[in-house]
Amino acid sequence: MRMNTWLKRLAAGVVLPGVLLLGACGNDGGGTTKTGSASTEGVQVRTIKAGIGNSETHPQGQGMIKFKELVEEKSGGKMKVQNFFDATLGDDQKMTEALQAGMQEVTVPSTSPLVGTIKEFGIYDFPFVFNSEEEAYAVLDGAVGQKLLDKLPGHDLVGLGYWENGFRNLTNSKHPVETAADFKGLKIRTMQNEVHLDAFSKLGANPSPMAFSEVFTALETGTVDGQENPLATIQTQKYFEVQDYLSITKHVYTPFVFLVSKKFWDGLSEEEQKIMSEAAQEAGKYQRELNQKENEKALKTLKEEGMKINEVTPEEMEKMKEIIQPVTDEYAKKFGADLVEEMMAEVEKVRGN
Ligand code: TK8
Repeated sequence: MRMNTWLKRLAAGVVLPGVLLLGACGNDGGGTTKTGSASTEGVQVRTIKAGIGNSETHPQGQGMIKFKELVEEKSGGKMKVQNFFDATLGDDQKMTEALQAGMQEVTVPSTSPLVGTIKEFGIYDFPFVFNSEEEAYAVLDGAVGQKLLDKLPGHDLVGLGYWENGFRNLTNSKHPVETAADFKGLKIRTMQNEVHLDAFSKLGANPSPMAFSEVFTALETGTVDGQENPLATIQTQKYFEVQDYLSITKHVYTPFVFLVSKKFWDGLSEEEQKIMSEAAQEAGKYQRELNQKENEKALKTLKEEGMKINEVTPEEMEKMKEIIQPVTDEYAKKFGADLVEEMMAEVEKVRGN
């Protein structure tokens, strides 16, 4: 299937101009790279199909465009990235399965729906663990983050690092959520993740797990009253059109994880793997910075769009955290107390304790 499309594109001359194609096949020993500074001798002509759930205008979409530019530049135009946005290739779980089957090369899902495959990723879903992006980066880019990435190859996936979805905030169509009691009875869409599900239940809400691309319609038709996502997503998905209230709950930080199909990865040369890995990391750095900026801007835009926005006091956040604590404790045991301790120690280090 993939090969077919690839051949068709090649025949149509879409993938590469003839000159480069000859360069890739020929072995005249000189001038194999037309563009890019490094030699690309160990690089073949390849098409990388990459899909994400968010739109092209979302910082994640912009990160994918950066990834595409970098791969094409570093490979002298031999490796092409085809980006698919807005879950056109499927939602996070479906795309991850397509990678495992070798039908798609790249996806960058939230870590949360991955818990069905590797339960330990659930440690990132504990509410109110991180107070800032920097605390999250210390964990993700450190030993704990690497330990989780190391589990991926056992599931036909390769992880090239973490990008940023970010701190999640609650929107709903009923009322402002200022206190823990305000969650009572709210029907809230959550990601497909048991920690999120149990945490919202504990707060008295009525959560239902749902894939990302179904959320807008569910909000519009009133199947659910609310949802929670970072501000850039609330803006780019236009949830403000169907939600009146935005409460800055910052209840949990969600990472994106950059995934490659292991079947595809194992067929790459060392040089090609290096290109992919460097591009994913450089684009990730760009994506995180952009994400922080865009989240700030989104708050202003959402206000202009007429959303009624409220802050939540640190005291109320603390109360919410206390209510949820039994859920966190229960799952910490399931995911591994040592791992959770290591994560918390890393956070404390950033806090200077
Ligand atoms: C996009 C999702 C999204 C996530 C969600 O594929 O499902 O609410 O926050 O960003 O990963």
